[in-house]
Amino acid sequence: MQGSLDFPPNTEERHCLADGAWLLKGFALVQAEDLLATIAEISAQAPFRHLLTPGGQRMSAAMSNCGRYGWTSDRLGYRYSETDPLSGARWPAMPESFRALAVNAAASCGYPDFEPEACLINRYVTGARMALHQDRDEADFSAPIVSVSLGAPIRFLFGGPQRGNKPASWLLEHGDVVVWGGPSRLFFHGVAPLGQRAAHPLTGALRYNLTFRKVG
Ligand code: MD3
Ligand code: FE
Repeated sequence: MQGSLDFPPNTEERHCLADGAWLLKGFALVQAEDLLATIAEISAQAPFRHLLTPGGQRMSAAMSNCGRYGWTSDRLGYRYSETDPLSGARWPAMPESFRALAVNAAASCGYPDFEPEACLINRYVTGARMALHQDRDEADFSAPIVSVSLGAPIRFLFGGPQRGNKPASWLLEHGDVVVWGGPSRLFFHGVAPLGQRAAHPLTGALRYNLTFRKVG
C-alpha cells in the first residue's frame, strides 16, 4: 500500500535543541543497516583506536574516520590529518551514501551548501563516555556539524557557550540525526557513560556516532 511505505523517513518529529540545532528523530533509520555495514568496511581499512588526549588520557570512545580529512589526537594536540597516523595512508573515501545523508539533513535544517570533508566515527562500549567539550579544530564555524547515532541509545549532554552552563540531557537513539549550526555550533557538549543495559538488536551493546564536518 503506497501510503504506508516508510520512505521517505518520517521526520515530523523534529526538536529544536537550541538556536540553530535540530534533532531529526529517525532521519537515518531507513539506511541504518547500510550505514553499519559500511562502517565495518571502513574500519577494516582504518581500524578503531583509542586516541590519547594531549594530557595523556586514553579516550574511552574508539575512533576512525573517512573522507579527505580525519580527526586525530595525541600528546602533541588535536588536529585534522589527510592520512591515518596508524598506516600513513589516506583515510578511506567518504561513501556517497554518507555524504548524501549529511547534505540532505543539513539542507532540511536550512544549511543548503554543506560540504562535509571529514566524517569522524566514534564507537562506544558500555561505560564509554565523552566529557563536555567544544568542537573547534575546524577553520570555519559557519558550517554546521551533522551527527548520526546508530546502535545503543545514549544520553547526550548539551550545554551552552560556556563550560559552566548546566547541560540539558537528550536521548540519542538509533537512526537519529542532529544538525548543529548557528550559535549552537560552538556550544559545549558530551555524552554520559553508555548505560549497562543500553543495547540495540543490530549492534548489541555498542553505539556508533558519525559526525560530518567541514574542516577548511
Ligand atoms: C554540538 N560526539 O565527536 S554527537 C564529537 O555522540 C562528539 O559521539 C558525540 O561530540 C557522540 O565531537 C556527540 C553530537 C554533537 C557533535 C558535534 C557537535 C554535538 C555537537 C558540535 C557542536 C555542538
Ligand atoms: Fe564534539
